[in-house]
Amino acid sequence: MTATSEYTAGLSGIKHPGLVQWVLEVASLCKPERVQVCDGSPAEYNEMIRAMVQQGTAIPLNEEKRPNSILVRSDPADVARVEDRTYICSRQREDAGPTNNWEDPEKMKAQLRDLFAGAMAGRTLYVIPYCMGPVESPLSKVGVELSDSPYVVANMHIMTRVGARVLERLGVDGEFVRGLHSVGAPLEGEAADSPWPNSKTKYICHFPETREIWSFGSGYGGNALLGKKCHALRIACVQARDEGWMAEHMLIMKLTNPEGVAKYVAAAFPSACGKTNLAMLVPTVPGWKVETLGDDIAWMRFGADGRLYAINPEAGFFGVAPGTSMESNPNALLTAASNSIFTNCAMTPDGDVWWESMTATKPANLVDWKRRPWTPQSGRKAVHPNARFTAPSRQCPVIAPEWESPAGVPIDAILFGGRRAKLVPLVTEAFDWQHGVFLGATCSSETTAAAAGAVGSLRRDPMAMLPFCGYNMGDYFAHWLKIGSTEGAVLPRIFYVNWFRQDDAGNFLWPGFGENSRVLQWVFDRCDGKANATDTAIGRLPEPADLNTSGLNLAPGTLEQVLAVDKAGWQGEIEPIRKHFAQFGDRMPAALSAQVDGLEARLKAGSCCCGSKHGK
Ligand code: GTP
Ligand code: SPV
Ligand code: MN
Repeated sequence: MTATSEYTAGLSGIKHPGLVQWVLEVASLCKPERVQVCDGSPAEYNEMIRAMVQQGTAIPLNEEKRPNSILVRSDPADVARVEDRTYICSRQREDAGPTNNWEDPEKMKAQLRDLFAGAMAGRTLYVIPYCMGPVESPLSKVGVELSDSPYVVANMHIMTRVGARVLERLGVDGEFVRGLHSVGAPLEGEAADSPWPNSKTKYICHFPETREIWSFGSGYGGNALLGKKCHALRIACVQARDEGWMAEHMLIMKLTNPEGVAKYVAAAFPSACGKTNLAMLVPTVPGWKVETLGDDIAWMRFGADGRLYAINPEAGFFGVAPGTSMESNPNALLTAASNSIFTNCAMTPDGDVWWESMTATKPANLVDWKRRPWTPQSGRKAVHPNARFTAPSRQCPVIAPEWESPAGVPIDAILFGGRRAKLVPLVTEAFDWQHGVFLGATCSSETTAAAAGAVGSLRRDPMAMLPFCGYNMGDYFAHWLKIGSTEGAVLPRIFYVNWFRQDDAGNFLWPGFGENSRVLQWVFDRCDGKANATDTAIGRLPEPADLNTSGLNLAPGTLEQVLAVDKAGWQGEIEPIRKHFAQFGDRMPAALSAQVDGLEARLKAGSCCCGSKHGK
């Protein structure tokens, strides 16, 4: 067993006594072989890759095809976030609310201490000081992840800012989020290590009141890269509530019109519903330009001018691989052309990666994500549907030059959305902020492979934050309303979009992807009072003539179909929405319950599609 003094030796570079003490406490509990403080250097990144290659976790890809990149295959039992193993441990159960798993913090920690005891035997405990957001930005926050996974260290290098400059920002007494992570697979005796160590027992636990995260048993994505969902959403949204800002599951994009005027748009869609696609979209409308600032998380705070300024706390993209192609998202593919980590993708005979829809013709043979030989005749998918690439944002061909601006960018419009095969129109503008919060609070979407569990079942996913809200969602709605009533606020307009409406045969009605620029143009012009909208019971909609459709080849009637407001269908939403809101009991803001009454009244009050022209 290693003595504490040996652990101390490795920590001499840390000037923060509170951090040193915590690392020593964790080390004496988890009993790692050694402790290593990460400096974020390329040498350290290479060391992690080497360690993973040696252990059989990673395969280096062909240097000519995919320079400085690796393929990693996980345990087939550890492939996505585990929402049923994710806990919010606030002192009061009501503060976690009905949408989160809850346990008393002390009880949970007692249980976790037993699991973490000796859990890092034979492994290195990496101390990963990271910054969410540019290190010099006042909007950024520091965290430290203690992990026994080199895969986590390498991914954190790409996804966050790691190293000495973060420790410098932290100083001797700076605040930081404490994240403890173990794959939960101690190395005992002579037994060989597994290529993807993990544990059947998994716990992803958050202690929002003490800004702590304890994650045990999984090495994958949002379960293990604690800066992402655990810190930048679940803990940060609690800090944001306390400090008057917002931490949201949103992409950030810059939209420039042919006259050279730029606006910034943030958009919240549930996991695997198209944030990465929209963030990097290639517009089909001539003269328009889209640039990317972020594809998953936005932190927003009021500036002195009353506008909401957003930063992307991340430094990389952890994007869904299958479906990503030069047709659907060339910019994502080009971002991951080098210096990237591919997880649960397939490998080609010449040492590159492949996934479904990457190329029109499937390779004649592959090694699939489960390390088995694969041919197009195999009759199964070659990659896991939640296979992902980790790629540095700075490599994105359309990264906005100001993506690391310490001040952030002023947001003009917020979009909510989800996958809805029926009912929900292509785009709807909220009447005002409160109505917009109502649209966000009632967001619903068919589930995807980003989380373990059934795919395709409809669930309410308010503001796309259902799996990521670290406190009572009723209070979270109230926080949104409070933001909207801030003195002197110049608020973004709010819209609701749905690219996924289908016909009765199950075909997407709207072509989506680059064609979504037509909807963005309408959104942009609405912000400037230059586009028409018509009031309907559910919000303000464009009529077919209000959208730029030049060059768009849609079957006659299709546009009418995607913009249709099906009154009877919407009446059928009223009861489910009331039920959805009722679960929050007295934490549910009355203003939102009043919105349901308003919607019901408008639906009853005669025609909804021939409502008043709202004009510009
Ligand atoms: P997380 O990283 O999980 O938070 O998700 P994300 O929102 O970034 O997901 P991503 O952009 O990777 O979602 C990709 C999925 O959305 C794929 O299944 C795409 O085919 C689909 N998708 C994206 N844009 C469109 C669109 O305009 N139309 C249709 N029909 N599908 C789309
Ligand atoms: C999501 O599921 O929304 C993701 C991927 O962005 S993960 O980091 O695994 O949470
Ligand atoms: Mn996400």
